[in-house]
Amino acid sequence: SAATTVAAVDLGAESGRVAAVSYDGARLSLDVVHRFTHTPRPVDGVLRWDMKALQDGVEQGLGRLAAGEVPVASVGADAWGVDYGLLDAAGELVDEPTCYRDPRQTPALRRALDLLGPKRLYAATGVQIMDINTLFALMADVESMPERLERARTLVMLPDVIHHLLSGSRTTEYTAATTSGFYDTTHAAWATSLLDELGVPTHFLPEVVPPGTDVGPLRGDLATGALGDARVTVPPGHDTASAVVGTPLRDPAGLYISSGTWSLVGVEVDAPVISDRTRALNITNEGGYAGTVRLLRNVAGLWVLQACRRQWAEDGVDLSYPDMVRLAADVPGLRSVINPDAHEFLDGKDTPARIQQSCERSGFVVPQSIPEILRCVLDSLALGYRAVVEDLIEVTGRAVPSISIVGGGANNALLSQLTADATGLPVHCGPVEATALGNAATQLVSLGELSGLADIRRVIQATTPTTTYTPRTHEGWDAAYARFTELVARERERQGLAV
Ligand code: LFR
Repeated sequence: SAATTVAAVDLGAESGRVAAVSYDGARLSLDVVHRFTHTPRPVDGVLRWDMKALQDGVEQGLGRLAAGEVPVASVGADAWGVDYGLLDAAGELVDEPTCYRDPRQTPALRRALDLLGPKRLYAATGVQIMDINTLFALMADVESMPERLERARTLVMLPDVIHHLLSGSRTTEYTAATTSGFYDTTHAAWATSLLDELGVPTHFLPEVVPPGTDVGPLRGDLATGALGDARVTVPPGHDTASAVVGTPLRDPAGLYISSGTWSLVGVEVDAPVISDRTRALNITNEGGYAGTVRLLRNVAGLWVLQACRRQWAEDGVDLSYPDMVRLAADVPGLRSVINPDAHEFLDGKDTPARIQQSCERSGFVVPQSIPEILRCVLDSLALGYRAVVEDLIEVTGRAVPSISIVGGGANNALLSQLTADATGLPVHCGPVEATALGNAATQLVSLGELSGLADIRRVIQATTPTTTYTPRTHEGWDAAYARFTELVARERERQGLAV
C-alpha cells in the first residue's frame, strides 16, 4: 500500500528542523530535510526570539518538501514551551515574542510570591514555579510594556505562532497552553481568577484546542507542488509533549528523560498530582496527548554545557559536543558537584567561572581544566536525574523500573552511563528525533493511519533502534547525592520556595 507522509516542524531553543515522516502501515521513517539555527537577542531592551530566522527556516524546509516527489498530507509544528506571541486585531504579531531567559521575569516571580504565596500560586495549576513560566512574562509585560497587552487580541503559544503563519489560525493548542502557569488542567480552563488576582488582563485568551485538531489548509503561497493538498494539523505543540509521545517506554511506569537544552524528567500519569509534597518538590503537571499528564521536573540539562561551549568558543577554544563528552570521560568523576538549576546558570553567562565559584562556595574541589568542568556538569546532571527519580517514586507510590532517554542527549554515551550508575537503573537511549516522530505520529492518528498513543509507541519501538546502558559500580554516588540534595535544598530556601 502507498505510504502516507506528513511534515513535522520541530523548533528547539538553539535550532529548528523540518522533517518528512512517512508511514507505510508497518514502519515510520523520518527524513530531516532542513536544519537551521536561530538565536534570541535583545530588541527594545528585552531578549526576543528571531522571528525572521524562525519563519525563514520553516518556510525553506517546507519549500524543499514542496519541490519533492512525495505528496505531504499535513504539516504541524512543535516548539519549546512557555513563550508566546500576541496577535493584534488584524492578526499580525504585536511584536517579536520575548524569550523566557530574559531577567525581567525574576522580579515578576518575586512579586507573585509576595502577593499570593507559593501555596496559592502552585495550587491554581499544579505547574512548577519557575522564572520561565509565561505567567511571569505577562506580569512583566503589565509592568513595563502595558501597550503590548492593550494591543493584543489573541495570545498564541509559540507553536501556534507558526500554525498562524502557516494557516491563519488563531487557536492555542492544549499541551502548549498548559506550560503557561495559568491553565488549570484539572478543570480544563484558563486560570482567569489567578490572573485577576495578579493584575494580568485576560481578554486575549483564546479557545484551547486539543492536539490533533485540523486548523485549515496550508497558506496559499506555500501550498504548491507536493504540498498542494496539505492541511495544517496541530500536534502536541509543546515539544516535550511530542517527545514523550515519541518515547518507546518499555514499561508504563518507566521514567522518560527528554534531553535537549532542558532535561525533562518524569513519568506519564492519568490525572494531575497536586499536593503540598509535589509543591515542595517543585514537580509539575503538564497536559499531554490523549488525556495523559506529564508529572515531571525540569532539570537545566545540556544548557549548562551549551553555555560553557559558547564561553570557551569566545575565548578561542572551539569544541564539538562529541569532543566535550570525550574530554569529560578521561577525568575522574564525582569530585565536584553543582546544582545545574541554580539561578546563576539560567542566563548562560560566564558559566565556567560560575561553576568554579559554586564549587568553591560549597567546599568541593574546584575544577580547573575544561575536562574537569565538563565532568562536574555531567555528574551533576546525573545526580539531578536521580533526585527526580526518588521524588517521583515518593509522590506516585510507584516503582520506576527503567529509564528511556530521547532527544539529542540520547547520543551522549557518557551522560547515559552516568545516569545508569547514579540511579542504579537500566537506561534505554533513543530515538534522537523522538519529538519530530511524536509530532508526526499524532498527525497520522488524525489522518486515521495510526490508532492512538499505544499504537504510536508500538510502531516507534519496532522502527527505531535503542542503545541500553546498565549500571556499573554504584560507588561514590550515594555520598555525592547527599551533598547534591543539600545544595538543592539551600537554593530552594534562597528562592523562598521551601515552604
Ligand atoms: C523543552 C522545553 C521545556 C520547557 C522549556 C522552556 O524544550 O519546552 O519543556 O520547560 O523548554 O520552554
